[in-house]
Amino acid sequence: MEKTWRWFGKKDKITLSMLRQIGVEGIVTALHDIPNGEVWTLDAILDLKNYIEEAELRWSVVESLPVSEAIKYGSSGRDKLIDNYIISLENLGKAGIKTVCYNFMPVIDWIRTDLYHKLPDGTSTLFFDKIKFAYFDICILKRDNAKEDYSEEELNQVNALDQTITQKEKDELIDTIIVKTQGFINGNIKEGDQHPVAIFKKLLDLYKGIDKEILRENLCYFLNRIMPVCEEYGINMCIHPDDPPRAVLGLPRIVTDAEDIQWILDAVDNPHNGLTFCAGSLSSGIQNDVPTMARKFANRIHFVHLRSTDVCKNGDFIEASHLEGRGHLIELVRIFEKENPELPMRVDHGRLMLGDEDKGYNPGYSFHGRMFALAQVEGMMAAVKGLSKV
Ligand code: DNO
Repeated sequence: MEKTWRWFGKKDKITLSMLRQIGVEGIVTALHDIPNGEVWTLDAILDLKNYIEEAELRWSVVESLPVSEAIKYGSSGRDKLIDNYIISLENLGKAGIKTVCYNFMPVIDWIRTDLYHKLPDGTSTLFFDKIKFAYFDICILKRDNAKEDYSEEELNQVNALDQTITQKEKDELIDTIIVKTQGFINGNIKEGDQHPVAIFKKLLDLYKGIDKEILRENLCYFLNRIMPVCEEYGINMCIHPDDPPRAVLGLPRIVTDAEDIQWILDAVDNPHNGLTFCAGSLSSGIQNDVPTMARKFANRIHFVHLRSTDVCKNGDFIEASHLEGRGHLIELVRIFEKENPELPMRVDHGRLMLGDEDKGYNPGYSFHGRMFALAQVEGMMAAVKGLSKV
């Protein structure tokens, strides 16, 4: 597989020369300064591409060309936004960048409740605490009928948390769930936005009446419109699974398991309609057997995220070591090296370690933690390739 790295552009504290030194071959990035919905011009794309190439690297994957909410909930304004999306794809195609990752998660992208969960060895990692999330839903958002989505035992735990949680902890929870994890990926809410909860509730309202069927239809509408430009330029679109892979906050989610993925691939049966195989997101769904899914969808997978999770009985989950957990990365490396050795792969969500803590990196995107994970994955790749030669 091609060893790639998610890099956040010229302002990223992790420089391209650092990445050259640790054996990275390809860059995964986006035009992060362009607001969601606006066109990526050919000039802006080429400027970043040249910058990457001057460092003797290549721009392998776009992550992400974001899909605007109006396309997801399907308002009358969507056609203009899809027109813009098509122009951006055309410009990427002209620049020779042909793998584009995106997601179709309404309102909120990936979800965590704790960005600094301490591990016994002194490093820290990301964590999803189901009760804290339910607390956010019921007591902070005060979403209508939210309680119906939780068991009696969970509601009792939410009440208990309500007795002890401080204002500072509440503010941190809001910041973690809807600001810090979202802003840096061209999400809906940015650091510094006033009243993030109010903005968030307005966004949720846009999805009243949008169920799984409608969201699926809207995805098909979008895909059918962009497939011609993808065919013309040979662009592979790869949808990112939902993280976590389940419905949240009353919102439908449509990329959660093998059935969902099969549905999407069949609904628009075109090789350019493919998948980002995010082992981390998929492994956090207890319904998913990750290596089986990798084998099943291998010929439509255009990009791979390697990380792993452990899921607790109560629905909490934690990022596992890249060597362990439900992602079974060693088996995935075996599968992908056999099926498609050219496939771009990036490690995902490193721990905070060895001085990463005070650098202000985007959550999950530490330097040492990801470098450590990349070394582990490189070891897997070398072992798998070496074994196949014996
Ligand atoms: C989080 C990421 C996601 C991913 C997008 C792709 O760490 O995996 O934000 O980039 O969902 O569109």
